[in-house]
Amino acid sequence: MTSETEKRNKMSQFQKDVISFLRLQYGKALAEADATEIYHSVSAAAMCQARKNWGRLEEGKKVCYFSAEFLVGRLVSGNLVNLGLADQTEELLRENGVDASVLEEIEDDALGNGGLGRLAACFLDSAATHGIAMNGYGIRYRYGLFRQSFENGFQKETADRWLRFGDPWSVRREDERVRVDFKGQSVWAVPYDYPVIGYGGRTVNTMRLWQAEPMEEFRFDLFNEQKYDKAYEERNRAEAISAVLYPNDDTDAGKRLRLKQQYFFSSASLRDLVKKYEGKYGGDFSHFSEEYAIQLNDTHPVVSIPELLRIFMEEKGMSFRQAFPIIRQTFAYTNHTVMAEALEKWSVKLFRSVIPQVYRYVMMLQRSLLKALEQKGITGQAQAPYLIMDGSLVHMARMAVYGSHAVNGVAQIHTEILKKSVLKEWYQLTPEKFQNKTNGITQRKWLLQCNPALSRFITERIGSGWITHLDQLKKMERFQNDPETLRRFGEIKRRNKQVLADYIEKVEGVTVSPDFLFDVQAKRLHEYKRQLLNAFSILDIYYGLKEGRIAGFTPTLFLFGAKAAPGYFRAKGIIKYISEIAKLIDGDPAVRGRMQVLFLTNYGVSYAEKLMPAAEISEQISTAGTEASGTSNMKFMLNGAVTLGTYDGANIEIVEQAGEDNNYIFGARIEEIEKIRESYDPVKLYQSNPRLRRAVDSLVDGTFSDGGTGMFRELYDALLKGASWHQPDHYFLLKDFDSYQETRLRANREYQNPELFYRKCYLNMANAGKFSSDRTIRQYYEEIWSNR
Ligand code: 26Q
Repeated sequence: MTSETEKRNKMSQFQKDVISFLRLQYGKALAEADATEIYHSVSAAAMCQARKNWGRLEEGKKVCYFSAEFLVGRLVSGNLVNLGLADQTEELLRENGVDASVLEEIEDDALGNGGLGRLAACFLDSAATHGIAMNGYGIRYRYGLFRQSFENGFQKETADRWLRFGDPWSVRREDERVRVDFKGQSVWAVPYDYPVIGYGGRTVNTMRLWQAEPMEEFRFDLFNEQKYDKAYEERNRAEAISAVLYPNDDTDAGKRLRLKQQYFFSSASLRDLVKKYEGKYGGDFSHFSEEYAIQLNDTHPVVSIPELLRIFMEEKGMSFRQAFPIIRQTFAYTNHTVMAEALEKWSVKLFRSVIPQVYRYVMMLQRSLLKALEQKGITGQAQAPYLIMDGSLVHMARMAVYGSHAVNGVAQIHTEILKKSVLKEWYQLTPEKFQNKTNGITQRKWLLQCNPALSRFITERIGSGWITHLDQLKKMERFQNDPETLRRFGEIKRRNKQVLADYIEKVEGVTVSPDFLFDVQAKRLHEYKRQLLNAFSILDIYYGLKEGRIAGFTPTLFLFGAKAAPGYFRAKGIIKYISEIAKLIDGDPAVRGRMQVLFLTNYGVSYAEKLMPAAEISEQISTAGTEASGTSNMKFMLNGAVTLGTYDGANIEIVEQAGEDNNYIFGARIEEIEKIRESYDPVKLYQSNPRLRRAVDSLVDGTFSDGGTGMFRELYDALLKGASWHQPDHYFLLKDFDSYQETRLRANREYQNPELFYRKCYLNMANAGKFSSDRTIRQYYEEIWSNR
């Protein structure tokens, strides 16, 4: 036998497939192939493996996760790990002189804004891993969230062309396309199916993303009449529906295209389910809710409720009394926000002009609601907070609660806020619907994949059970006093910092030192998340170091990662402001070697995978009562960072698990915020606190320049005079400034005792078990979807 044949005989089927695909498709051997070719071959060969178990779970109840966003990140790395092919791939590439990291150069993150989209992706992973039949339904946007760059410290947006290298992980199912009708327009919804591969590859579920296409490919009649533009028009109008993900992570009130997107994927997905159901049961829909559970990821797919009612009544001949109980038993609604402006409302006029056929059923729901209210003795003005339609607006959250059998918040405090304020009246009406499901993250992506060194370290000590049962991390507590364990743990963190530093050098062209303390705030840019408070604090530290007021300061690298919605002027101002602070500090030899500030470019899932393993302080500093849950807080914790945070969202539960002593909690709690809200006077605080005043004044006193945009003045006014729609310092930055600063400096001091500090980091990791999305999914399954 020649050595070539010998080599081939030793290869796995997967490895052989990679080689064959390369030869067939590109006529190349591995060593000659470029990154794109390797990426396609590896993906295609892995798809062959995934197919074996794809869609196996056809019996029993199917959960349908309806979501406008699935922020899956790069598919290739996760899929290879879950199929157990990561090592084989690396081996194959290595033997042919190729670095396995070439695979990472190809894909982009798809398709979501932030937490809500990423949560959907974590849920898909957890369900598939634990053999739960859950499929995702959403939109195959041609462009995902914009790509961010900076020009002179200002954010610039360009299109995210995530499909430019092709899409080897999807299968187009032309045969399963369905028609979606709008007033004056009908389009095809064509499904693209992506395998969702559970860890171990035994269960492979589906993420089905719909793409909008014209009913008629091309109008030759118009073309022949030389109406060239018209010939393309229908196509453009259809494709516009799935063209781009809206870059706002709150609302975009009144945008016709957004409503079209919502109806497009809701209607297509329901058609799909109804068709499959009929194939199995025929025209008797009484078992529908035994066959399907539909989870509504926020209000974005809530138009599904009247749409299913319409299908049942208009097309399947059911009465309201037959249809509605089935619908209610099918749907459940998750709320992700307490911000009033983020509770979706559509103007009746817009709604009727886009989907008049559905509007009739909204009215029917409203009539049914009114009857129910009356029966409970709720009449007249008392009905106001319940109205699905109040004159000119359709309230999607109200329709969601009315049409669902379960409603949940995403962390304990958040669910309490829903019950006590946002949906208070609904809670009084139907308390039995309300539940909490504290968010989680998948440890397969957020530890196993992104932090191989720490994963090995854990597995060496407690075995690999944690990969599917994260509670087992608790066993790591046993070693908390073992100096060797802590030393190794610290070493791993240190090495991960070096890896991040190298990456930053490569992509940002900036040198950072792994000797610094790594302090990270990474999340969407929002006033309530208070990146501006972080910035004020950094500036105050800078002055403190210069004046000698702060002694014994641990050199710190302050990292920010955040995208601002393109139309969110103040958020963009905060980005510019932080980059001005970074410039000031960079240019000042007096503080060089003691602090550095860097705004990372184009933060997203892939960047997060590099950031989490290296972070030591996790900034979770939202105003108490504003962050529904947060999930980056969990990712940092799992990778061994301490939380510097407020009593908000899931921070509260993090501290409950890991101990307050092992984290740094500061600031006003929700009770206090509520108490002082009416009488809050930020101007007084500003006037009586010279350090705070100096930081705030830097917005307008010439310390920095906003390039004549007026951005900094607007930020200043929002703090001291109030903005168009809210009172001054709506998010209590000034209130929490002192307490933040004090706590932050304490953390910084304690870092000088590495045994003490790393022990805290270690204990956070060991107590992160609760925050696995495996636990979350199990709770959804048992308490919402199984309908007991
Ligand atoms: C709505 C209408 C029109 C256009 C856009 C939107 C829109 C898009 C995205 C509204 C909201 C979002 C995303 C919200 C989000 O990510 N919320 C976060 O959800 C996480 C998962 O539950 C929580 O952890 C975070 O606290 C919450 O902010």
